[in-house]
Amino acid sequence: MAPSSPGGSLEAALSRVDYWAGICPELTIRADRKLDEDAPPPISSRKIAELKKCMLKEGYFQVCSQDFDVRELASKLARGVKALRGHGWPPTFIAIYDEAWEMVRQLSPLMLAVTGNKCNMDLVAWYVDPSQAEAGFMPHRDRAFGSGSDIAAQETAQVPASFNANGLPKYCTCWIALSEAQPDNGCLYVVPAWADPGYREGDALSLSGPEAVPADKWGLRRGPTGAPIWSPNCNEGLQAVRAVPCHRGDAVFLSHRVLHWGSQGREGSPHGPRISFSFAASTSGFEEPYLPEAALPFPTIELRLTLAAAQMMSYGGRFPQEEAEKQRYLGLYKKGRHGLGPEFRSRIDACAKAIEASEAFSPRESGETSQDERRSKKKGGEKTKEESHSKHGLTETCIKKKRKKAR
Ligand SMILES: O=C(O)CCC(=O)C(=O)O
Ligand SMILES: [Fe+2]
Repeated sequence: MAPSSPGGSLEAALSRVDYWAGICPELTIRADRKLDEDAPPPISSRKIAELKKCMLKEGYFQVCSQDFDVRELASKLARGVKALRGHGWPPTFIAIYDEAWEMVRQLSPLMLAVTGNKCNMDLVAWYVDPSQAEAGFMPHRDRAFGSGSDIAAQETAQVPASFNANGLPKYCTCWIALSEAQPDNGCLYVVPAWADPGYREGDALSLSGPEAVPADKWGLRRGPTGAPIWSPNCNEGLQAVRAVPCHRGDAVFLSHRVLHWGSQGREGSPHGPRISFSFAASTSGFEEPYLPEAALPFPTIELRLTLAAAQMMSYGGRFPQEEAEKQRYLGLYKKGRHGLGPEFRSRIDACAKAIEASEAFSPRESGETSQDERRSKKKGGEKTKEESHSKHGLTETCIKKKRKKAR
């Protein structure tokens, strides 16, 4: 179902709070919210030490309602995701509402205390329906390094540097179950760090020194971003794979190097669709935030809208989109792009160019680039950036290009 606005132009409605408030009346949009509302619960130093140990050994850790009770917030967000879907909007547009940012605000102190990373505003949400044979994201690392022919050298240099001297990762993702997320209806799976030959050293190391990794246990394959990843090659390797089932409100904190995926559940699962929400956090200097840091904890509605549209462009390869949808996000992005952080903006600008350069692009709908402008750009042979640095890799257009190149 495509979004529509009863009795008016959708274009005009999109930037109005009442359009979004009408979709999810239960959720709020108040960018003027202040930080004084209930502070996130304190975390004991014993708990922090325990979770740090877990992150160092396993590459992830999990917290549940006994540690952190965000169940009510999770339920509200799940209902919001469903309402958005009913109006033709993808789950990531949940970032329009205060409650998404409140979730970030609740969990950020734990992220900071354990990993030292701050929310970088890479927000994403999912609605994965096992009865439609849907699955979550394919096996990947949130950060793989390098591309092209010198991938081994790039990985060798960059992967160890993406960890702090104390071994903790400079980039992490916090993934929150907004519904039940069980093996039966789809949940996260991980290969724990201790079992994973590429976790700390880099996957492409094998290209220069294969003896270190027993090839009968682990196979080096190309992951969804085109970068190589180790995957289990035998029973022993497979036995290390771990399901991470979650009840509503549980949160999983993943290192950027832990291999993970969202599984496909069983058709007919009584748990229904798996709904979840994530935000990423990084060390300044490793990766800059997507919005200016001052925008936190509750960014303006314009920034939220631009971010949601930009995220859909960034994750286009992971969330397949109709042409009209791509153009809708492009139009929204162009209106608000000036408010984004410069690194993120230049990455999404490259995605925008790729969309505009595609055959199916119709400037009338996105309303910004003229036919002539497009023709002259194509003639000039302007190149689009091949690789995005979004945590799940390439945009759809970029993937197509990459495959073509690989053949
Ligand atoms: O929910 C999923 O399917 C994948 C989640 C994920 O890869 C992430 O949050 O980094
Ligand atoms: Fe991921």
